[in-house]
Amino acid sequence: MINAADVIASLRARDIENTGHGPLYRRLQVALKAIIDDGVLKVQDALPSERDLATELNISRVTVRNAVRALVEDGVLVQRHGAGTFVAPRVEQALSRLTSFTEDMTTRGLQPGAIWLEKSVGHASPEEAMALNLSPGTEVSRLRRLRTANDKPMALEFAVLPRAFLPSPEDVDKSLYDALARHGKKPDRALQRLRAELFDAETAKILGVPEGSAALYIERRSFLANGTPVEFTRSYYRGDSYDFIAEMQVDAR
Ligand code: 16G
Repeated sequence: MINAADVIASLRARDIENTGHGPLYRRLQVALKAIIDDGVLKVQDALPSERDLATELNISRVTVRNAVRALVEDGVLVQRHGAGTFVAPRVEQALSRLTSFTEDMTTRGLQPGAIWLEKSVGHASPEEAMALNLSPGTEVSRLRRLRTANDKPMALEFAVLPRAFLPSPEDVDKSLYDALARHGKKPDRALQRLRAELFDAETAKILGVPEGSAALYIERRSFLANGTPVEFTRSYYRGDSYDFIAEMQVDAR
């Protein structure tokens, strides 16, 4: 259980009135985000009330409200009617199960969504041909989507598939894996490579996060049961929203 006094003390220590630039509510927003990143406020912790924050920090309630609203819009905080404001839960994804974004969000009670940024067909680039084990120039379908959960941006995904398995990006409505299943081409196995990156200006803008914030870059190559590559997807996930969980066992020997 978080002690409201610790939160107030951490915010006071950041001296938002004399530190940083821009409107005061923005500086409070940055300070609140920082104390969440530092672990003073953890997932599911409640924020002190708007009135307490305003009184203790000697700022107006409007300033507090605007900062909180901006963090709710960023998906950092959630407001529960009648209960208060809390640090938003992170999405946990097991690295051992092959699931789609739609399945991941639905099982967590979140509404999956996608904003289309590109639907096209073309010829495989050398990198795509290599990843999908195609001859250079083979026709591919390309889908670039901003993935959302309850309208909050979560990840930017760029999927490339042989046209032999996905003849047209128009075949995909909400879920790529559902479309592949309809063609009898649902992936059976996947290899995933993850690395830490920082968001560049353009990707940060699309995901609604500050430039230079933490990103998880993920490449997934998925395969049919017979081993044929079916998908090559490059994604940027918000580092502030995702935990990837891997279960490990000691060698049985
Ligand atoms: C996940 C996969 C992505 C796949 C998508 C299909 C990761 C890192 N990536 O986001 O490779 O294309 O699911 O989701 O997990 P959909 O069926 O909802 O379109």
